Amino acid sequence: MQTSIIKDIKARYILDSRGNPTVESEIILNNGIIGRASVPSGASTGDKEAIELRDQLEGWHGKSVNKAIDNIHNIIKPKLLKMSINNIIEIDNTMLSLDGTDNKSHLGANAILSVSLAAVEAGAQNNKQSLVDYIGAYFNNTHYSMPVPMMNILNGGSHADNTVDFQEFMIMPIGFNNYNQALQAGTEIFHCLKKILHKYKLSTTIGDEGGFAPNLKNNEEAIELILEAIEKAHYEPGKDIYLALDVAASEFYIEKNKNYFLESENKHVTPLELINYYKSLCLKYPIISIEDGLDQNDWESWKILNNSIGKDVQIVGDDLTVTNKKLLQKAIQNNAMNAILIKLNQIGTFTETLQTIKEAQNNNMGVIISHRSGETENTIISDLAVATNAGQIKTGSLCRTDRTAKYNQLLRINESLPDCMYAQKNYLGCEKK
Ligand code: 2PG
Ligand code: MG
Repeated sequence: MQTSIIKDIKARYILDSRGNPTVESEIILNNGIIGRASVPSGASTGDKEAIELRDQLEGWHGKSVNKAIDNIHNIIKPKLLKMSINNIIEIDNTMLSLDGTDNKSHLGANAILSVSLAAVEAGAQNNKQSLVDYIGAYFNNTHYSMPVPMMNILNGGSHADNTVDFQEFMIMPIGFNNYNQALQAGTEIFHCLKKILHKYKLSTTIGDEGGFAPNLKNNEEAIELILEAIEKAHYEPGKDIYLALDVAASEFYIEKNKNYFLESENKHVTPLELINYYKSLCLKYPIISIEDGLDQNDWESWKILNNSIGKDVQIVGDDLTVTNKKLLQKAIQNNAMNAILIKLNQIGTFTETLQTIKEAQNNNMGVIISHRSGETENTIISDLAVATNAGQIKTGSLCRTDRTAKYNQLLRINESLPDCMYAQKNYLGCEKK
């Protein structure tokens, strides 16, 4: 068989779900196959994430990505032309050496990742494989599972214009036998939550990830409303459905005072007080997962949190570890968390993302494949979650096409893999499941 080689690369801007430009790339092979991929963008970004190149000019409110696109056409493309599509690792390594920085600030993680993922798409088509099988082969894995979704049905923090401090209040439909039932339950609860918000004359406008964003008295009120919605939909909290929080605490950490400001409660709290607050919430409510409960540089407090409730609750690093294998290793050495959030654009290549997932799994960590708050119609995270047997996926609420596209792709995957088990509790990072 003739080797398929890269004949052309095209990049352009498209709009993301927040209406900002982002990069889309196409890799065209000599046999006519086209692999296309676009990249997402975060709002509450970790300070050690790979750099997303934005032009910072007057147009597009500084957010245009022309430099990243030029880098693809003028720097990346000439080096990748004529390369075989059969080795994504080599393609990624070539871009890494062209970039030459630790944080991809030269070419831009948005430029590099869009080409990396377009190569994955082209490679799968070229091999006549599904994306799941193609990624699974790179990951050396044939044991797939359907991931439990973390469904973000109530938004706060920097994803919404409301008074709620915590960024994401999520439901996890764990107690079901298959993905389709879990998706149905989550969606029914989402619709019930809307009715309940109406009943209390609270706003049903939505935040960046499609969850409702009402003004509330405090964070606990958000949890109470969600519990009411679960019951209204005839599901049982703590059996069928668990709760997960993404606090995104770096967003309200006051560095000079070494404390946290809970605006909705007009209260400054020390790290220990915040940890005790989480403990009391976990005692009172069926919370199974807390992401970024503390600031991304507050390592000492992370250790305390993980030591105190990590047996029962998944303690998830997002801004803390930014999908970076070295930071993950630091977290493992420090016993600072028991699960990692994985976002492709935090690290910027497909290959490095797989390496971080592998490292986490080798160390018995929970793995959650995640979207960004600014998304596109690209659905590769769904394939990635199944192919790597991650067991968990975080992809927003149950409305808006940028979010539902990922759930819908999982429906298709589930249909094509009828024997694929639903992950349930088996892949959580906490010990006591
Ligand atoms: C997060 C993400 C996704 P953002 O904090 O986990 O929900 O938000 O993409 O804004 O960083
Ligand atoms: Mg997060």
